Amino acid sequence: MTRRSLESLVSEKEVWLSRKGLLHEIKDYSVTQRYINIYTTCGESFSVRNSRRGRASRVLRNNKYRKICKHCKVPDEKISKFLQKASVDSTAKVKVVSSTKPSQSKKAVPKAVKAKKKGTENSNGSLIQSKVKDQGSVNAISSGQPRSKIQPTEERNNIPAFTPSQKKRLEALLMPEEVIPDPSENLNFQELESSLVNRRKKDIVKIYEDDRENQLGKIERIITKFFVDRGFLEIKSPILIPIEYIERMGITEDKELFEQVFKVDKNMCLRPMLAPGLYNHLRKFDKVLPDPIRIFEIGPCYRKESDGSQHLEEFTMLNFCQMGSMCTRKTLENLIDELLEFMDIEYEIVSDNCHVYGATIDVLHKDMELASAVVGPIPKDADWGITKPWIGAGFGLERLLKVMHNYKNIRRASRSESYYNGITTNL
Ligand code: ATP
Ligand code: 9VF
Ligand code: MG
Repeated sequence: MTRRSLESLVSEKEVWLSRKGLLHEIKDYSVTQRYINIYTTCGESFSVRNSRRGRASRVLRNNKYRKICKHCKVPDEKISKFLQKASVDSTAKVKVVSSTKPSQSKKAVPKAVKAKKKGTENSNGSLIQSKVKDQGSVNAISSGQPRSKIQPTEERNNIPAFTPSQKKRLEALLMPEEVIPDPSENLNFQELESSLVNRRKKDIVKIYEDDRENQLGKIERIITKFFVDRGFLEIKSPILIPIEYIERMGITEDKELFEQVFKVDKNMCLRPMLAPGLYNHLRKFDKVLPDPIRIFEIGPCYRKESDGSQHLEEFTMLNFCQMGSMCTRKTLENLIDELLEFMDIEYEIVSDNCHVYGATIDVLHKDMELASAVVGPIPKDADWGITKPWIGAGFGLERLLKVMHNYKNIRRASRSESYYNGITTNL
């Protein structure tokens, strides 16, 4: 099933659901290439990414709200329209979709919203690449800003506007803390580019002189230690797996995820998830290890993706799980909390639904899903020879890095030849 764009949902529903579950009426909206600017009747205005997978489109596809905004006075017909399930096709008008199989679209209605405040200083400084210290050579480039901000070409009146390819080049060279200077500074492209190239060369030399660690490798080692210290056994299972495992996970040919699997030949594929390998280990070690069994794996997963800044086709998953006693939602949430506290990452928890596991607990940072977690057992366990209760969660390591380093695009955090520790290598 194709997920609908946020734009088509906004145009159909004409209402907006805030993070707190407040239903607003949309008075007006305008669409740019990647964002939708929304104006509510109560006078709020904001921009959201026009994505099919973000929180906004998920909650608009759903039909639940907590309260209606007093100031918007949403008309009854708009509330009823919102309460109907969103139609699947972006061109179709409102229709109620009933289905006997579990919905493949996400249902994310914030239930227990648990926001953790991030401190101003990152207590886990060793994980974070050092901020730009060398300010001397290019005083026009200021750092210390929350994120890079390039002034729109139209606003630059003193200097020739940058061409799209120049902007792209500068964006690649800039680190998240840096901004392109005020146009009045009158720096031309060549000056800016060569100063930034020098900075980035220095950054890479500094890593070479200091710890020489790759950020993806390092975060894997840190998380590995975190789980080993808490009694979890480290697993490394095959990346090349039988397609039959995918089907046994309930991902049959009619499911969206099945289409996302990289098949290698008639029988084999690159794993899109770690669960099959972990299921097999849980079953085998149930005869060996004392109760409860705690295991985890960190390693590459592959999915064909089309969505840009939060999805990679080659990414690194962490999946930890426990089987046997103490497999409660509380144990699971405590582990998630401890891990994200340790990484100093702010998060909230929302309830969601997926066809593999049914009810899931999703861990979000702003609009981005960091993890999906489940309290088992589930009916599918029988196909894997599992009979005991379990809990587990799957996290994307590049998404954690994206948050920790404030990258605009997840690509900076990925296995890559274009970036090293988030720094462009095209120097
Ligand atoms: P999304 O809805 O964001 O595509 P998902 O629900 O399909 O994610 P899960 O199957 O729950 O993803 O996988 C667990 C975690 O793995 C996700 O929460 C995310 O952090 C990470 N992840 C999944 N797909 C990708 C991807 N293509 N690129 C990077 N990380 C990913
Ligand atoms: C949680 C997300 C089935 C007992 C081996 C552990 C889990 C969700 C993980 C992952 C997936 N599930 N991307 O299962 O921990 O499998 O979809 Si188990
Ligand atoms: Mg998920």
